[in-house]
Amino acid sequence: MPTNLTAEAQAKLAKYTQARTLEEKIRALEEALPLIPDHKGTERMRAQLKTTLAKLRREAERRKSVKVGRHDEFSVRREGDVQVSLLGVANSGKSTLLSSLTNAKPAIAPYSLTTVRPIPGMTQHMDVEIQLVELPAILTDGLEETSFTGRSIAFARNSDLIAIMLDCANNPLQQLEKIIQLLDEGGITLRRREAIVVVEKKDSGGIRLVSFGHFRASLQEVRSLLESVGVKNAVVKVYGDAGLEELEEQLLRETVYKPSVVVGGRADLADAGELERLRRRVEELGRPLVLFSVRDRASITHLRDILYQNLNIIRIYTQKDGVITRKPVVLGVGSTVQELARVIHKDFAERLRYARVWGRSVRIQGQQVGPGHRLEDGDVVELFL
Ligand SMILES: Nc1nc2c(ncn2[C@@H]2O[C@H](COP(=O)(O)OP(=O)(O)OP(=O)(O)O)[C@@H](O)[C@H]2O)c(=O)[nH]1
Ligand SMILES: [Mg+2]
Repeated sequence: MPTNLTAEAQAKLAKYTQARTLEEKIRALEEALPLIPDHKGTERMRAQLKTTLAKLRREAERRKSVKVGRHDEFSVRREGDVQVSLLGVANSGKSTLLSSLTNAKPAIAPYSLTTVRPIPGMTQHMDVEIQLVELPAILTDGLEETSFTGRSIAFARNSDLIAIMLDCANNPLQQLEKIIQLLDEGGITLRRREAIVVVEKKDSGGIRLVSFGHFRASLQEVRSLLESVGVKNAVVKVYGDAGLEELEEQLLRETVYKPSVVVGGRADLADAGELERLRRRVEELGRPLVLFSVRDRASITHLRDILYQNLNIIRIYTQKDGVITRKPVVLGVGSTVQELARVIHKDFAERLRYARVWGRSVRIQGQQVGPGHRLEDGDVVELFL
């Protein structure tokens, strides 16, 4: 924590980290901010708290506007194994893409804001059911926000992958910059950090530190930072090379990392020079760029492949009494036998003794493994309770 915060400021920050509701969080931050002195040492912290406050206020506004209607026009029932949000610029061909890739039949028209509520469609790839949801545009062709911006971004924040759709016919690079900014304000970062710090708050057990990488601080420093914002029990997990700064950011900014793919829509109308600049920028972000045109059939299958690859999932086929299920269980890359058991049934995870595995994660086919064994795509697993 930056230099010598007063006890009063610390107490307010503690109130913020412990707050459960949006209103409580906003109130605690509004009270904390004026108590934090404005100088070099607190600059970063103040900036983070201000961003968080702005984000929370917007979310509160959004909830108010949703409550006005009788039911939430923005809700979509989650179906299938994974959900991809199609988020982007008006008139960029989102509905055209949705209808090329899925069973949905959205209205398509040569003007902006044809789609005014989320439209889901289903597509299957490699045995995985993917729900693709077109969200109302977050940017007009004049780069203005729309009345849907906040709600569409909030929706995307809860999906598994965001496909950011740009209109290649109309300054795609500028659109992308503006969208990155809007997403950031909406609590979404597209850049995967080398270092990730996760704070899991607990009810008891004090502060524990689990490092999967290199952590540039002592347990004592972590304890005093967490205690100064009122967190007494937590497991802090560190991945990669991180320090107190990253921990502080994780505590104070409510930002999530979302995997994303940038889609250059209406690519047949693109200017070559402009595309090249776009390509360089997307590369900098470390995300893939896919050019999409409804006139180019190959671009449709290519897009499906890229979306699938960037979901970072593995398919696990379970076996019972010698019979392998046809539909896989879909898990995140790196998942263990224990996590598989939990997805199948809550009790299974606790009762699991061992498993037999066939596939790429084992050297001997049919090998017996423990709950902590990491699975690979395509593995066949039989659980023994
Ligand atoms: N040249 C070209 N035109 C396209 C392509 N895809 C869509 N269009 C046209 O672009 C216009 C907008 O397409 P939509 O699919 O409705 O775009 P949208 O992004 O869903 O638009 P909103 O829902 O209004 O935000 C329509 O006139 C489409 O026919 C494409 O790949 N190439
Ligand atoms: Mg549309």
